[in-house]
Amino acid sequence: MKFATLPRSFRLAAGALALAGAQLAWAHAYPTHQQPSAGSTVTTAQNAVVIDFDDALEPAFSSINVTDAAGKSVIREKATVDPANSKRMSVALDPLSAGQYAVTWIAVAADGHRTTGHYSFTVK
Ligand SMILES: [Cu+2]
Repeated sequence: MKFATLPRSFRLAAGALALAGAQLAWAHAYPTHQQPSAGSTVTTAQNAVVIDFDDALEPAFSSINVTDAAGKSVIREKATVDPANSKRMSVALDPLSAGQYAVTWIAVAADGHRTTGHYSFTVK
């Protein structure tokens, strides 16, 4: 069914829902800066992943995992939220060899909303 053929009241309701969804999404925590950045190439000296978010994080429920091309985790310990900056989460990495790595993050904002994401970077 084409959108335009729907009753006007339904279209208004759908529009209101889309607007509400946009406002909810705005309240969630999304990355503003990732180090290393998505798709970047870094050296073996890379020893951490640091992600800045646009909202404060709940440390107990937020995490970062980094895996190598074989799917093996290369994080040294659980990711931590910076006590002095609750919008910054980081994780220390084992010594990296050349290859592609995948970063997966889970961010639970102070309002309890959960967002997730993933990206990759390359070590040469
Ligand atoms: Cu939220």
